[in-house]
Amino acid sequence: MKESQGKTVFLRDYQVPDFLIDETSLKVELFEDHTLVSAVLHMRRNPQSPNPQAALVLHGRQQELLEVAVNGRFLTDTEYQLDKEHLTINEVGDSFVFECRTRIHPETNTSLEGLYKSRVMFCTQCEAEGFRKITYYLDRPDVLSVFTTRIEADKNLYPVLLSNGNEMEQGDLGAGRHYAVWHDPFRKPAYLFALVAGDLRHVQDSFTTCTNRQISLKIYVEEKDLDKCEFAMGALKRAMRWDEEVYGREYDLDIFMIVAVDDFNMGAMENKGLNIFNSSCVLANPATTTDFSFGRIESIVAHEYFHNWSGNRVTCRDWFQLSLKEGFTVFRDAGFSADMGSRAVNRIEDVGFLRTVQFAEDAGPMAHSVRPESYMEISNFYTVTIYEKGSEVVRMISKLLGPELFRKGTDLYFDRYDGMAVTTEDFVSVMEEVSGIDLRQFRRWYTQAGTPILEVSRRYNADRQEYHLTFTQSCPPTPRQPEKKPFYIPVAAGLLNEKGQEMPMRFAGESAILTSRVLAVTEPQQTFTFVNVPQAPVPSLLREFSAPVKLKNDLTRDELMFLMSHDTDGFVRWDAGQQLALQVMQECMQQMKDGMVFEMDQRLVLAFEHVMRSSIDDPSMDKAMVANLLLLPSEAYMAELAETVDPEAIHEVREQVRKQLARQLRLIFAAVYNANTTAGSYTYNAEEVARRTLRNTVLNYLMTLEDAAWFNQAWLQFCSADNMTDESAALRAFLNNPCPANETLRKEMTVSFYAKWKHETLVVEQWLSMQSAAPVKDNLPGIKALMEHEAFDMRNPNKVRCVIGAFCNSNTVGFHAADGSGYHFLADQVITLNRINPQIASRQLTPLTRWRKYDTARQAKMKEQLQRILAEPELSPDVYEILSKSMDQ
Ligand code: B3K
Ligand code: ZN
Repeated sequence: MKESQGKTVFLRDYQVPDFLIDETSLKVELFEDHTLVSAVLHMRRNPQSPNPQAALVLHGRQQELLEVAVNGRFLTDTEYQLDKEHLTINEVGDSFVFECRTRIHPETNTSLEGLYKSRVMFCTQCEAEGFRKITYYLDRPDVLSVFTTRIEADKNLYPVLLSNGNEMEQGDLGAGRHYAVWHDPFRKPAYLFALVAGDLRHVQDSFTTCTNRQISLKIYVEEKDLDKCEFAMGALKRAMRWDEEVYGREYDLDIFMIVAVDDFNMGAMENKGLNIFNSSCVLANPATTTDFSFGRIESIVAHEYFHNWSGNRVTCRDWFQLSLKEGFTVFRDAGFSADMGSRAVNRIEDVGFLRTVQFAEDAGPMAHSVRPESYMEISNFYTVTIYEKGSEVVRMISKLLGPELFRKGTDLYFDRYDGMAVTTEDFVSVMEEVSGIDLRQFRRWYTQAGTPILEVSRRYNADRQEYHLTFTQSCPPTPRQPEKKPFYIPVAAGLLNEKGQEMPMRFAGESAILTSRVLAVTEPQQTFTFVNVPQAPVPSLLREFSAPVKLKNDLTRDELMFLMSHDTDGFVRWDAGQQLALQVMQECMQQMKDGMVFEMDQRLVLAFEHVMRSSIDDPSMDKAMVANLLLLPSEAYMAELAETVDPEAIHEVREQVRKQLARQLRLIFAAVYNANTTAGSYTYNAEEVARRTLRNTVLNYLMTLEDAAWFNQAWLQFCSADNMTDESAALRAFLNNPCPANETLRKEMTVSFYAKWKHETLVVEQWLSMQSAAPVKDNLPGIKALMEHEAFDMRNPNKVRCVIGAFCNSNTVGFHAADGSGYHFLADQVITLNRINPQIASRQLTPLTRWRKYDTARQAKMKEQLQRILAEPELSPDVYEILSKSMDQ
């Protein structure tokens, strides 16, 4: 282990910066084989610093220092010290001008962090600590500065030069070069800095704010993508309006720009006034983009825009506070998406993701709290816990306060902390201050990791007409947190009578009649007693998934079916169906293990039939909801719930149940397919998306019948679709249900899809991902072949995610092949990626870190591969942190 690999940063060591940077002027001279960066920093000692004599220590990595000066005087080698991470100057005054000139190499920067080249353009990614690869700086979020940026570049190759804020000046430099100067009047931390240079085109629009200011909106893309900007522009305008209406937040600069780049480590980045997007998260048109991607693009465009207030105007004091901006902004974008489409369905989809991916993280070696205590590499902490669980925590606060007080709270938060770098504690305190609600116990959601388990038991006393609900909460140990204190768990609840009507929920001595209420579970064990209850009710619990917990109840299958058809809460209806399917599949799994005949509880068939029949009888029913009700719990979710995962048994039982449902309900599945086929041309709106989702969901069942008529129908859909949603769903129906009878057609379609779309990068990515994610055994050779395909590129994160990520995360039965070949494959890829792009390497590693969940034979094989990676000579801190944490837990 190298010394730098093991360094841990602790929250408890936080200290205010010793210096501040009032103004930052950069000159960036871009050339093909190097870039020169000149920085002029107006600095002074921080009056808050406890060390008035402190030396100046600037962050900096992978730069060649050419010159350094203080107050205009060049320093000699003895007047400063340089190491791999810092530039230190011992003697500086109270206020001074620091200058330096460095040489960097964006053209060979494959980490895609700092300044780098994405094919033909230069761009930046600075969050969290990428700015220190551009120049020497106080690269920490609590140092805010006003930036002026001058970019110089070849005029032909890079006609467009962009940075944050407003363009002040541009002109020719002679010798084929030109320049532009940008000035951002808002103080910001370096992680929000951005620069782009390229041969770009743009589409333009404008937005009139609530105070009648005209904002110019521009989306920059390569020429070939000009036809894919309209949707994101619309989404941006909807987000701007929504933030004014719902949060009272107006945009502040006169211009807002988005740039699409192909090589990007994540989805997008909220740089002030100049958001940079992974092209897959912004470019869209019906021919190339699926409904799913449209929805994702809308929410990411909104998410990055919302950061302008929750993140940029009010930023994080340190990276332990990351969820302050990310959890809150995910909560904001979820609210936006709910308002744009179906609230219940959005919630169901978000919860499905949380329960599968975040719960698994919370149960694994990287489990951490929403506000972590320590990290080795901050890039590893852009996690589902920080984002999604963080959003759940804000959501619980918003529910506890109610809409008016919550809005009062956010207004005060934005107002009081505008231009400042603050903590999650500041956020919670503001909420307490406006509401008078005591959130002391609630704060444990920020400090304790792990998913609480909430067991509920019920007792009806007919004589006394009383109903008791007893909750018992516990939380499993997580790394460095063996014991947990009880959480404050809000349980939204209702009680249904035999007719499915809501019953009053009255505590002793109460006169008000409430038919639904939020029970505050705060003790390890707690009983709620309702009085005047004339009959034993069916409890409807955790409505809207009111808290991120694992609820364990003892509902019978009949009660689950009852809730599925009667509850008023969409989430509970859906979840009851999920629980029913899980119970049935678990029973079948046991039958298979015991070598018994496979006999499926017919109540699942009845439930499916009922849902489909209702959707045909009542065309006004929300079809997106119907489609979700027809989805069996995923293999990944079933794995998350299992004590010890048997990937083959899970896959096998789920496939059998799917086939059985299709066989028994083939006529009604077909009727739903046909009822949702239209001759009309493609439109993207909630209703049409729902119709296509439902139709493609049932097509996937029908394909299991191995019936030539349905192969033909799917092929017809593939050929005649006027949109990517239906075209790709038809291909996916073949890829996910391979059988000898459809092999020829399946192969033909796969080849012709590529031939048709090979010039559309984003479609090719979907093509790669559909093949890699298909849940089929023994297809590792196919995955390896895809990596040899002309479309694959190990340096492009999207390609890596679409092939390696899709296979290892979505094809669980393939990845967990008993011979360990999937593990060996992933280790090989991580070793290669570690040298190219550490952030992507460490992300891909995740499935191997979950070895504790598997049988001993698989555990040994997984650990062997982790060891093999660990033995690599030059491990990045990113990969090292994940490895070391997953090995010693
Ligand atoms: N804030 C960025 C994520 C940065 C990740 C850095 N490794 C995008 C977002 O959450 O909006
Ligand atoms: Zn974000």
